[in-house]
This record gives sequence, C-alpha cells and structure tokens, in this order.
Amino acid sequence: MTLLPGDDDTIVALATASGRGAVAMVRLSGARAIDIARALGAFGGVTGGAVDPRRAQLVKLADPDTGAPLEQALVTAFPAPHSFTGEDVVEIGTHGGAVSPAVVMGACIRHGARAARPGEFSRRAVLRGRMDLLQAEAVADLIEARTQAMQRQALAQLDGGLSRRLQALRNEVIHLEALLAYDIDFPEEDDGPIAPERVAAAARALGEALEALLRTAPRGAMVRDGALVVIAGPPNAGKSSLFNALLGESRAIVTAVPGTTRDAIEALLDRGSGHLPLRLVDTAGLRDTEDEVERLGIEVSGRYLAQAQVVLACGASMEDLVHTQQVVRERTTAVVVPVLTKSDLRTAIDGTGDGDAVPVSAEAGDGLAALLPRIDMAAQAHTPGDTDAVIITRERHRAGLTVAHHEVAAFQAAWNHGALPAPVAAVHLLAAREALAELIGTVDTEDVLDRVFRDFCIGK
Ligand SMILES: Nc1nc2c(ncn2[C@@H]2O[C@H](COP(=O)(O)OP(=O)(O)OP(=O)(O)O)[C@@H](O)[C@H]2O)c(=O)[nH]1
Ligand SMILES: [Mg+2]
Repeated sequence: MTLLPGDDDTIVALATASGRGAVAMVRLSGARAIDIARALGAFGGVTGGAVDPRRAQLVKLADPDTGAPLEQALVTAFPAPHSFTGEDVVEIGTHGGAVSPAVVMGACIRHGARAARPGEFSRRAVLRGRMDLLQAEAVADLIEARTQAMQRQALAQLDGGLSRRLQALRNEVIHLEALLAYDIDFPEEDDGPIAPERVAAAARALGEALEALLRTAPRGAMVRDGALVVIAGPPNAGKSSLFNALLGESRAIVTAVPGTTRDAIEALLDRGSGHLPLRLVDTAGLRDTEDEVERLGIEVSGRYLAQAQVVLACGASMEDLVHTQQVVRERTTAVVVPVLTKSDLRTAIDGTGDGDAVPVSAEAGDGLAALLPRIDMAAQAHTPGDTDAVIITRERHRAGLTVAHHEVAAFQAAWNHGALPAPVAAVHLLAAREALAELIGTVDTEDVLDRVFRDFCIGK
C-alpha cells in the first residue's frame, strides 16, 4: 500500500481516555519514537546504550532544554516490527488526570512528534501488514462495544474469523477464474478437460456461499444494536412496569394514571455473550386520544412497531390482550408475544385464559423467567444461527459482499446461457475478486481506508 504524506511522521497520542484515573498512557509510533523518548531521559538518555525491548522501566522524565522535571513514568520500547503498528513504538505510562499526560505529550511534540489523527495507529498497523482492514475494524468495534455479544463478535473478527472466510471465498473466485482461463486458452478442445457444467457448479457454489454470508447481516445488526423489542398495549396495562422489571431498574415512570408514558423510552438489556442483546422500548399506550402530546407519543409507538423484531403485546385482561394483538398485528411484521400483565391480580379461577400468553406480574416479579426465553426465541426467528458463527456486522461488509454476489450472479447468467464469450464473462469474476479484496483491505484503496479510520478514536 502506498504511503500518504505524513505516514512517515512519528506520531504521539494519549491512548487512554482523558479524565481522572490512576494511570494514563502516551504512545509514540514512528522512526523517531525511541530518539524522542531518549531526549526526555528514557533508555539512559541521548548518550544511553541499546534499548531493552518490551521491558518497562521507571524513568524520571525531564525537559531537555531546561532540565525541569516532567513526570515519573513507566517507559517501554517495542522496536519494529514487533509492535502494534509495526513501527518503533514507545509507551509512556504516566500518572492519570488532566495534567501529567498533557505535559508528556507536549514535550514529545516539541521534540519532533506530531499529534496522531483518529485511528492513525491502526491505519499504520494495516499499512505495515500487522493486521488487515477487517481486524482494524474489529479493534474499533471492541472499543465501541456496548454489549458482551458485540465484544465477543469483535474479538472473533480480530482473531481473523471473518478475514479467513472472505479469503476462502476470494480463493474460490480465483479457482473459477483458473478453470475459465483454461477454457479461454484452449477453446478448440470441445468438451475438453474442463466441462462447462464444472464451471457452472463452481459458480453456483460460490454464489450460494456469498449469499449465506450476506444473510448473516441482520444478525450482525442485532448483535451490534440489540434486537428491537417493543412493549405495546393500552394505557395503564403495566408496560412501563414490565420494562423496568425486565431491566431490573426503575427507568420509566410508573403511575396509576393512564397515559403516563408519552414518548418512547429505550434501554439496552445485556444478559451476557450467549444472548442476543435486547433493545427494549417502552411506548405510549395505543388508543385514540384527543390529547395532542399523547397522540404524538402514540405515533412514535407506531413507528417503533413498524421496525420491531419482537413485540410484547400487553393486556391486563383477556379482552385487552385480544384487542392489543389485533391492533399490533396491523402495524408490525414482528413476532408478537402476548403478555398477560398484572397476573398477581388474577385469581386461579380466572386462569391465564390463553395458552399462548405469558402471564407476568411486574409487581411480584413473576413470569419474567418464562418471558425472556420467549423473547429470545422470537428474536432468533429473524436470524437463525449460532451466536459464535462468522457474521458480518457493518454496512461496508454488506455492500462489498453484495457487489461480489451480483458479479458472480452476472457471470452465472452469462455462462449458463452462453450469452457472452468466456473472456467477457470473466470480467465479472475479476470484479467479484476485487470487491472481496477491498473488503479484506489487501488492495490499495485510499478512500476505503479513509472511510474506515475516520470514525476511530484518537490514540487507537
Ligand atoms: N398489581 C399490579 N399492579 C401493576 C402491575 N404492573 C403495573 N401495575 C400498576 O398499574 C399501573 C400502571 O402501570 P404502568 O406500568 O405505568 O402502565 P403503562 O402501561 O406504562 O401505562 P401508560 O404509560 O399510562 O400507558 C400502576 O399503578 C402500576 O403500579 C402488576 O404486575 N401488578
Ligand atoms: Mg407507561
């Protein structure tokens, strides 16, 4: 990959979050990293000997111009290529807080380093072949993860799971191209060594494999953002109480006055890496109303219902429950789970009425243990699959795979109908291969790198 202006600079950034804390880390990367640290007194100073790789040393850093003390820090050198970026890296562990790291950063900049741009360390790691683009994205996903499922997914991607899958698909394209090249080179050999059916079968298998990976996109979105679970029902049904009970905390206001909730309230429920995270939404009660504010709230409920993956249709009586399910089903394609609320108020004689409904008492905490697996099952219905399977989680992955899939389909159509001569049909395979290479990050596409690293935090 080509270097851009500035890619040769030695960069510095605060790698830890700023604010009050025990320690902070200032990280240098580039050809001058070790010299700059030496100038501040690390590694025996400017007259010191060789650095001791990957060994932390407590150093009294001082300003070389004035001799003024800067900080007592723990300094570690990671000489190239055995570092995160593949360049010389120096990590300076300072005291936390606002001042100490800033003082050290300032001294590094005065002595030849440049402040790093967002994601510049990871970008360099990609440029120097320490990781591919998918792994760099995984680093960002680890930092941004809001749920354990997402963290685990990112960890698997960092380990190369998705990279290996895409690499294998790319190899399949190359294999197909090789079959075709044989056909192009020896066109006279009618029914020669490569039967047209063999090419067709290989193309079909490739198309199916691309499609299978593309189909994991909704699951990726669910792992990233949570399955959208909307709690709906008439006013006063106990929706906010259920929302709070599921979360285990009082997030939504609960009162005996119908129409209490006027705007949708969202919260993420993370029950660990074995479960899909749930994006729970408490909504305003569904009813016709004269109240302008409440009506707006109900409109919002409708919008959530349209996007939901799961709807908990609530009612405190069988009549309400039947009506709620009717109203909800008109507004959603989600899996609807009927929930009979306030079950503590019902006598045994009332029964639960509907075998399908889950009786729940938010007040007593009953029924939640039965409701959660029902929600999980409903969410899974949208995206069947293993929690630990290789999946795609970003729009960039979906877009790249879609291009590859279209190109393979175009090749198949041309090949099966003999519509195009083999060399022309092969252009589609080349395009598919390039789309996959761009996804992995093995081709030189600056705009792709810029798009990926733009959203990184500084210091990563
Ligand atoms: N006994 C009993 N009362 C409940 C239960 N759940 C909710 N309530 C009561 O029912 C009333 C309404 O509860 P909310 O959770 O505010 O109901 P809601 O559906 O959010 O109501 P709106 O926001 O007005 O649409 C409150 O007085 C709650 O204390 C329950 O499981 N058992
Ligand atoms: Mg409410």
